[in-house]
Amino acid sequence: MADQAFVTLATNDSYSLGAMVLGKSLRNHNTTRKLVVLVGPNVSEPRQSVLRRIYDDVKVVDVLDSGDTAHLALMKRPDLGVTLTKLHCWTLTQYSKCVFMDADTLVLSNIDELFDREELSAAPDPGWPDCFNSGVFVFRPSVETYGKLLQYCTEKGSFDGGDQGVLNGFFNDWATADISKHLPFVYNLSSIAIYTYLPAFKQFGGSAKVVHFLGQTKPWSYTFDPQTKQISGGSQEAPTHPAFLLDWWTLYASAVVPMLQEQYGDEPFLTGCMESQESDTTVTTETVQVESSSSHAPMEPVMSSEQRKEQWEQGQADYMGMDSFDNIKRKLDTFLK
Ligand SMILES: *[C@@H]1O[C@H](CO)[C@@H](O)[C@H](O)[C@H]1NC(C)=O
Ligand SMILES: *[C@@H]1O[C@H](CO)[C@@H](O)[C@H](O)[C@H]1NC(C)=O
Ligand SMILES: *[C@@H]1O[C@H](CO)[C@@H](O)[C@H](O)[C@H]1NC(C)=O
Ligand SMILES: CC(=O)N[C@H]1CO[C@H](CO)[C@@H](O)[C@@H]1O
Repeated sequence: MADQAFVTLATNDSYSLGAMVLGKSLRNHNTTRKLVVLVGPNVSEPRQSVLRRIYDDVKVVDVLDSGDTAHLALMKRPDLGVTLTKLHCWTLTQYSKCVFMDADTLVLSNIDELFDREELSAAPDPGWPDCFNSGVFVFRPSVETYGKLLQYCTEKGSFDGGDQGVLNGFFNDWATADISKHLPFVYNLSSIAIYTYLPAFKQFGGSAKVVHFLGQTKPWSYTFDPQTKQISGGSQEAPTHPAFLLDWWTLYASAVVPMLQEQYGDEPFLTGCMESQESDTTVTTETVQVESSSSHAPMEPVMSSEQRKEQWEQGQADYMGMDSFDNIKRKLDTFLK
């Protein structure tokens, strides 16, 4: 067990809050594996210090400083900065197997059984079922694979501009080769799907193991009132997944805020505004995921998987199309049967 780890990534201070809550949620469910967080150079020292209390290993990854192929790739494709940082997880060769989880996921029960799966196991993306969602995946650290991924990145780029495109391009037989690498529904429960199909959620919600807060508004962008347990704010969107959002905030307020206060003094740390002073100019992977997961492609085999991928690469997907909801609903219907 000591040679297996959950791995996440925090590129800036706001995502570090997500990583803190994710780490706590894994601990609370008594994981027997190590916890590792990769942090970008922009994550401030006090945040890193809190992360060190939750994670076994906090590894600063500065692609600009790496002087290796990753640095060269970044020179060619500065837009891939965050992606290249995420790919660094393959260099964690002191571990034989890892599960990567995005910082905007929350664990609702013990998920150590994921380590029984092989590289590359992941859940289908709700919007693009022939592609996997790169928010949760099982992988085997390897310098060789890392090198190949970087080479792939440099030569082919990413068809969605982020890590999901690179990983789907590289592990391109995922959809067809081995069904045991398709993680079941309980690991890819996205907040969008919940919102879309509340009745179904009421039936299977109890078995959810991981919730992925896809969407532009992340849990930490809201404001929380610990007295009334009310969540508010969050720029334009209304909270669409109140139950899980409340789980996130309850854990954050009880377990993370006290540690932040030790670092920063008595700031309440309960409002989304803490995000607004930060800047980060890199292209966001998260936004890309939002788009791909709510994209609308015909679910019926009107187009082949290859054709669909091609359309996606050419940016022809109608990302916010209403049909995406129908697709997800149909998927859930199938699942529930
Ligand atoms: C985790 O372990 C502790 C101590 O053994 C136990 O009290 C707690 O119920 C466990 N938590 C879960 C979610 O199983
Ligand atoms: C933090 O990084 C993520 C991507 O890793 C990005 O989506 C987000 O916009 C960044 N936040 C800020 C406040 O810069
Ligand atoms: C870090 O912050 C600086 C200045 O705010 C910004 O120019 C740079 O793009 C950021 N780097 C990363 C990797 O987010
Ligand atoms: C919402 C969604 O697309 N969920 C998918 C999760 O993964 C299973 C396969 O294991 C799909 O059937 C679901 O549609």
